[in-house]
Amino acid sequence: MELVAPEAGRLHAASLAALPAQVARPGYDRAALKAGIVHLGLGAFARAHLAAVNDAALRAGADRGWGICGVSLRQADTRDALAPQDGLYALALRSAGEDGRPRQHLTVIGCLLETLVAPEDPQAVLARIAGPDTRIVSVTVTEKGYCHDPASGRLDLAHPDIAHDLAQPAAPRSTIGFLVRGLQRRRAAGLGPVTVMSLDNLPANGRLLRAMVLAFATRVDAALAAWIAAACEFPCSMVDRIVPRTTDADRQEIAGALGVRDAWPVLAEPYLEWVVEDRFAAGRPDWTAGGARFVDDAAPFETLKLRMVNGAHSALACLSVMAGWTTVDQAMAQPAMACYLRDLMRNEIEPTLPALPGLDLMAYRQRLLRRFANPALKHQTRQIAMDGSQKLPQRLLATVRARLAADLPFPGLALAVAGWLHFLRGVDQDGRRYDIQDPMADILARRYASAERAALQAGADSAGGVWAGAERAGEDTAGEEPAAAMLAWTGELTGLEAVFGDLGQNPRFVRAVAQAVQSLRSLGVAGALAARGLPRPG
Ligand code: CS2
Repeated sequence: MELVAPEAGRLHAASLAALPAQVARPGYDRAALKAGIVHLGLGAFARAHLAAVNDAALRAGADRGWGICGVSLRQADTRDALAPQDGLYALALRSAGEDGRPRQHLTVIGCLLETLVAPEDPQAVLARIAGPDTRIVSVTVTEKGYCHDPASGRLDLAHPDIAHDLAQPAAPRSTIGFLVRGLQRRRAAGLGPVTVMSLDNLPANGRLLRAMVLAFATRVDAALAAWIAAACEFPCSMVDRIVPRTTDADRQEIAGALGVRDAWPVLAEPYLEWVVEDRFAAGRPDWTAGGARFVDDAAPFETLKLRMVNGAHSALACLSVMAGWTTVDQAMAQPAMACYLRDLMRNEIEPTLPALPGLDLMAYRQRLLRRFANPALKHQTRQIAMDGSQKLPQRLLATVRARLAADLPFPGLALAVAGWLHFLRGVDQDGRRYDIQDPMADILARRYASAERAALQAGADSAGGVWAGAERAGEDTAGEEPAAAMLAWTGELTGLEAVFGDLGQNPRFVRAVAQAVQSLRSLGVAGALAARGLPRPG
């Protein structure tokens, strides 16, 4: 980090010694660190997960070559907040004590040495990836950052950033462009290979990243692609920690506890899991000191986490936004929601999971429900509901496919999928509008409009009257056959292949989702949750 004169009252290397005794701080010599890790996507998640684990490894005596150079791919705000702080920031782990009162443990993280802002200086990012100290390039860019088609998993060559990066070698914009051009420079400079490590919530994240990098590299230079394929490693990993967005109220509260201002602290739950495949091209720190686990195959851990944690999270989030429940703990305080999630996991998700020797699934589920109920996190349901087009395939639809293949029912999953479709309306049950933040937002809006038209048409054609009549407010239609309008509406939306693949052609799937949509539209979220499992009328 470029040396900046300490600002009075601001977190900085010079203010570390005066922090209250209960605040943990880097006990190692920061000046001796070198950035062996270049991290792309320096959001709150990376700062509360990878950096926290890496910091713990450094405290435990890891080699001084394992500092981090962080890269923000879009905005300058993280750099602007952290550069005047010498790269230091606080991590606040929040939970509720036995008495239900919020508790917080603060650690100042010291391993972030430099923050680059890619659009300001793409050359600096490429130079870092191609730097002699760099041994790992890690990535947290969220699902949409892979520029792939979520249903097929193929690189989207029509993506504007990918098209740009193929045409403009010197100044990439996308993660994939930076990786390939950076690796190209490394190879040209005669430097050794690195590990490229995905830490995003995607199945086989390392394999997916490798496939995207190779698909791009093949278009640049076949020999480069062959070198990457043979020499670089792309381990898969499962990452788990709930990291809500930092608010101004959090900043104020944390400043009070630190005694100095931190422009961008991060918050998280105390729980952390990181299971990573032990395949590294140029060494790695011993992250076990910070709670990581090294394995041969991360796949069963990923499936467990994506289906249970993220599947349940997305189910809760979309339904809650519609119901006006703004935070996850508020939603969990609704008994019908807590029961729904428990049943969803126990009855529908858990039977699809691969065996994991030694895992107590019941304990995992119960702990997860407690994690969601953590009242100290205030995790916004809208934050989780965003980017549904990128999240649904691995979080919910893979589980639906497993249920369909085993000829098993999936009413809870159907309600979760219906929840997302219902959420795409952009207006909650009380008439509050919200934006649909999603890379496919335009396509989704068009589909939504045509689904409404299809429903009106089908409603008018059938004996049941018009579409509006199919939404019989307050009437329990949950157990009934879905009306023609509901089927038409659901069929139009689930016909979106980039998200649903061939599921939209499966009548069992469309019917189950249409039935859940019917329940949501007629009873509202709370009513639909409460009506679950009631004996079918008649
Ligand atoms: C969440 C995840 O925002 C979301 O979509 O489901 O970020 C979730 O909090 C983490 O994956 C938990 O490990």
